[in-house]
Amino acid sequence: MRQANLPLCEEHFTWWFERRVERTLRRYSMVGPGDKVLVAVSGGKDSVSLLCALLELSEEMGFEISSITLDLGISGYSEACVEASRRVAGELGVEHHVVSIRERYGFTLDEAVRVVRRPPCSTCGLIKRYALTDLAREMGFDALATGHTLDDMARFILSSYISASLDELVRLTPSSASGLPGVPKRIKPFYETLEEHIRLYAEIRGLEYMPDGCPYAGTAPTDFLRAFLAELEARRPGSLYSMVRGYLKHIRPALQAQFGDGLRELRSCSKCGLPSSGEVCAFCRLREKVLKRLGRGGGP
Ligand code: Q46
Ligand code: ZN
Repeated sequence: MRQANLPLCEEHFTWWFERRVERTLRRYSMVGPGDKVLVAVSGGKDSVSLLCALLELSEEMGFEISSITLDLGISGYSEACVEASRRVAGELGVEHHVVSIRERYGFTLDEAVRVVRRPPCSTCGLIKRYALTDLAREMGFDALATGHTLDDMARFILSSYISASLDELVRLTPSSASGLPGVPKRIKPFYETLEEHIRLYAEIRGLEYMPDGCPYAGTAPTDFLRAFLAELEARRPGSLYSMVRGYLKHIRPALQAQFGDGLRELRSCSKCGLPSSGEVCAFCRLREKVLKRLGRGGGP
C-alpha cells in the first residue's frame, strides 16, 4: 500500500481490501440487512472483483446478491464478456441473469453506433445505465451495484469540473436513490477503491476476467484524463482518494446548499416511467431515433 507505506502479504491484503469495501458500504449506508442487491457484471476485472467481494461481505452484513450481464451486441466481443461473466458467477455460486439488449429493446450497440452521431462509449453508457435500472426495477431489487472505481470517480469529478457541469458534479455520489417508488438505488461499493488494488485482488482471488478488448475502447468522453490521473497518483499516492473525499466533504455540500440534489428536477419518463430530467428520458429518445433509422419503427 504505497499511500500508507504498508507492505501486506496476500492474505492480509485480501482482508484489508474487503474491509475497505465494507467501510464504504457502511459509511454511505449502501445496503441494509435483508436487502436484495443486483450486481452488474461485465466480465472485466472491476465487476468480477465486485461480485466476489460483495459475496464475501453479504453473509456477515445480511444482504443477498444476484448478478446480471447485459449482452450489448458488440460483435466479436459481447459473446466473450457474457461467457466470462457466466463462468465467474457459476464458480462463485451466485445466481446470474443474461439479458440481450437486442431482444429487449430491439437494437444492438453496434447498430446504435452506426446510426447516431454520439461517441460509442457515451451511447453504451446511456444504454447500460438505463437497462440495468430497468431490469433491477422489474426484478424487484432494492439496490443495483456497479463496479465504478475510485479512479472512475476522480475522472468524472475532474471532467465535470473542467466543463463546469454542475448538474453532473452534484450527482457523482457513492449511492443515489431516484426518489421514485419501485426504482432501486444505485450503489458504487468501489467508490473508495483504486483500480490498482482491484487488479491485485482479482489476481490473488484467482478470478478470471476479460482483458480490455472492446473495439470502441478509448471513445469515452472522459478518457483523455486517464493518463493524467494515473501520473498524479504515481507521483503523489493518495491523491485520487483525497480528491474524491474532498469532493464529498466540501464541494458537494456547498453545491447542494445552493442547488439541492440536482439542478434539474427528476421526474418519471412519460414513456417508460424511469427517472428523467425531461418529459421523455434520454434512452427512450435514443431508442426511438435508432429504431426509426433502422426502419424498425416504434418506440417503447
Ligand atoms: S463496453 Fe461500452 Fe466500455 Fe466498450 S463501448 Fe465503451 S463503455 S469500451 S466499459
Ligand atoms: Zn423513458
